[in-house]
Amino acid sequence: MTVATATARAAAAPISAAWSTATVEALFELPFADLLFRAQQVHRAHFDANAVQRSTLLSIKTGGCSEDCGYCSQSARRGTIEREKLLELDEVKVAAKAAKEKGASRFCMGAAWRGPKDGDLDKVIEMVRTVKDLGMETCLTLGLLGPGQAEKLAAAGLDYYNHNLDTGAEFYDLVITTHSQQARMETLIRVRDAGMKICCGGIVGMGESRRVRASLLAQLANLNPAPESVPINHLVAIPGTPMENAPPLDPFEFVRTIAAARIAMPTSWVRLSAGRHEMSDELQALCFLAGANSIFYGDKLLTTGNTEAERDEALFDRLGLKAV
Ligand code: SAM
Ligand code: DTB
Ligand code: SF4
Repeated sequence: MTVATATARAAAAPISAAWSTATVEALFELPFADLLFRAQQVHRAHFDANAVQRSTLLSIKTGGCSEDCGYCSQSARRGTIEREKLLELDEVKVAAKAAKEKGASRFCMGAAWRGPKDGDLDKVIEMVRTVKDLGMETCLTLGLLGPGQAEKLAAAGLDYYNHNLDTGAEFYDLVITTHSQQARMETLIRVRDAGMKICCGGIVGMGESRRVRASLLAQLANLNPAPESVPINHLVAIPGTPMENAPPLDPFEFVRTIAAARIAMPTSWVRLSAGRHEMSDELQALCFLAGANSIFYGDKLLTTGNTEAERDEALFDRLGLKAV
């Protein structure tokens, strides 16, 4: 598909939309107990409410990114993180094996690129094959994809491509200036057209309004079909990034965001993603009650820490949650 056709389709998508920003915002406005009750009804109609999927992340190419995403430590403009080379295949295999032994069902590999060069893509495809051979599901997040790249990944058997819309369209250009949200839409269409599953969500806690959060969720729900996997990240405020002093988000507003995502995207896996390390067990339990049924599992996200696996195991035991 040409970019022009992809753009036209992306532009057309919201017209047939079932969710408006106002409808999602109305969910946020519900009394907390009513919102959680609705979210639980939807969750239980489509999923085992006691089952949580676990994905482990590995940064296969860290730092030195050309983009200027305001929340990210990996932009070359920040000097927040050392630029590293693409990992070797053996290093990836060791990490994936360890993740499998710890109980992760999916292995997600992330690269600090605007998008992959074809030579790099070939190396990453070898990584996908190696991880698949271990019997794990695979996910990649490499940035914007060019013509033919999604097809190559699909042919290699990649299960999911992660590419977030990150925030509501009206807030996007305040956070990122080096690429547009429309360009990300085009990559999502390429991924979908190549037959892969989409992992697409965003970040909250960047100083955006409730309306912007509702707008992001409406955009995600209207991708038609909605993404199979929806990561809801809480901003990890990283020193040296423009967002290091972002105003704190009310934790109940974060739970509301999860609940609204669950209601708007009934059959999607909603992942309680970045920011868990800073959350209490009780707040995480509320997120599971609100319909989150997936987490990043393992001691590290990409450049920042994640909740220790042992603490997750203990929480799963206390809540009677089982891993899937
Ligand atoms: N470069 C690729 C891209 O931008 O799509 C892949 C890696 S990028 C780090 C993947 C996602 O991580 C971003 O889209 C964003 O949603 C999330 N992310 C990055 N930094 C974050 C932070 N400080 N807090 C929360 N989420 C973050
Ligand atoms: C996603 O939505 N969140 C993950 C994954 N997809 C790639 C990344 C979170 C990054 C958090 C900040 C860091 O560790 O650098
Ligand atoms: Fe680069 Fe991705 Fe970070 Fe943006 S979010 S600076 S594209 S690594």
